[in-house]
Amino acid sequence: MIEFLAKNPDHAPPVEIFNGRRGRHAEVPRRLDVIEQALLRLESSKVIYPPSFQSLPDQLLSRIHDHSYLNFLASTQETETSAYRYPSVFPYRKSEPTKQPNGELGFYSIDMYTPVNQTTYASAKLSAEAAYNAALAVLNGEKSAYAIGRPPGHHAGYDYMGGYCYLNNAAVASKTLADHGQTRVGILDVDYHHGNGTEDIFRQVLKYPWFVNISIHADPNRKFPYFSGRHLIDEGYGLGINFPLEEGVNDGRYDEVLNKSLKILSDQKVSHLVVPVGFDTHEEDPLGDFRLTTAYYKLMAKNIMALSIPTVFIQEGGYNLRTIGKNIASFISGVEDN
Ligand code: SP5
Ligand code: ZN
Repeated sequence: MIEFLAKNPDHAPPVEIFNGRRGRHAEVPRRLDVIEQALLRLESSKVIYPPSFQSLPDQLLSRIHDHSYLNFLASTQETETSAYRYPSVFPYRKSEPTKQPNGELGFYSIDMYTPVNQTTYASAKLSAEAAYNAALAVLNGEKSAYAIGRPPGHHAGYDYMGGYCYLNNAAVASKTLADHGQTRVGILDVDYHHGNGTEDIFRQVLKYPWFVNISIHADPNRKFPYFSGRHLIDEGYGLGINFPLEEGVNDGRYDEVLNKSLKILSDQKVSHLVVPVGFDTHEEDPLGDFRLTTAYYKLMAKNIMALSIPTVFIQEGGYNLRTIGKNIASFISGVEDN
């Protein structure tokens, strides 16, 4: 498998703020060091690094995200310092935008887990570039490709950042496929959390009539992002299908829901698939409460590949530094095993 690795070691928020407490930030640079070590031990891996990436077309992001949001993110390269700044206020309903720095930061944020400094925008763009390159690889005939970048992307919406995400990498990959004439793109989000940002972008801008977006995740009545992921989205174009799941989901239970999802994708005659992957579904993940085993990721990947649809994998979450290496190795062995 071909992997596009965007490690972005400069992007390193020290803390996240939850319920008024500061805790160590879960989305740390070491995640990708550990993953890189695991990839380099795999015979079948072909790891590609940023100097060899094709650069992100200028207009691509502005066809996914709001212009004002992108302008704000770009401006942080000049306005911010090396210190991370966190929002303290958030817009209320019918709020007006503002350029006042505290107001502007909060206006484009949904939480206090996703701070910015002067390097954030460049890191987010490089991570998006990995997704763009993985989509190109599949368009060029690879059966699958894996964008392994950080920061992650699936919580970043049309005009907001959140959940450690700034730019939506899965949307970048699917838009790239669509721009190259692939008209039946499906997304299957298997991160532990609801892919709210991806859903938002498909509702607000992409609106492909042929589009299917499925997310399997912890019930938002229990976990982040709280405000979405419970219902079927059917507004006349595309379909957003959500599977909110209970605490303690094990391999067998997950597999049942995965197979239901795969059946939908095949019934919808999806031609190309984008799969945001999170290992925060693992039994030892510090954020999640599912109980998937390392061995199951192999089966998960095999089941997905059994559809025989060209597939772009995108790294999202997974926060246990002792287990993400073997989890991604297990997953990739399942992709290769067909
Ligand atoms: C990409 C991704 O997986 N983003 C997840 C963002 C969810 N962040 C939730 C953080 C909750 C605060 N952690 C409290 C730790 C208690 N053990
Ligand atoms: Zn997650």
